[in-house]
Amino acid sequence: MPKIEYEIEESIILKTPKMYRVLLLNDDYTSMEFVIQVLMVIFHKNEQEAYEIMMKVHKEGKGLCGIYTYEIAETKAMQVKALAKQNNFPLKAIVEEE
Ligand code: TYC
Repeated sequence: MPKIEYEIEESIILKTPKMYRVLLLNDDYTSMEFVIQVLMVIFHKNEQEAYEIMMKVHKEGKGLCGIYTYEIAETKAMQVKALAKQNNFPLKAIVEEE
């Protein structure tokens, strides 16, 4: 009985993941419309949220798109890079530990 309790407790501790921020970086060439599309398609923002994040990045140099577990954060940053490349934009996303 105590062994079962210990194992349950341990599995709860081990399953608490570190979280990672995905941030978009500003540049002079990517269109505002494309950044809004990226935020809607990859980060599931609505149009208003996407516009606000895009403007923050445009004015301040970077902005938070979302906070995820490591693999999801890295995947989203790669998707940004791939979609930007397909559309000939230099848009970049970075991943930072929370
Ligand atoms: N600065 C870009 C422009 O004026 C717009 C832009 C916003 C680009 C956010 C990248 O992550 C970005 N067209």
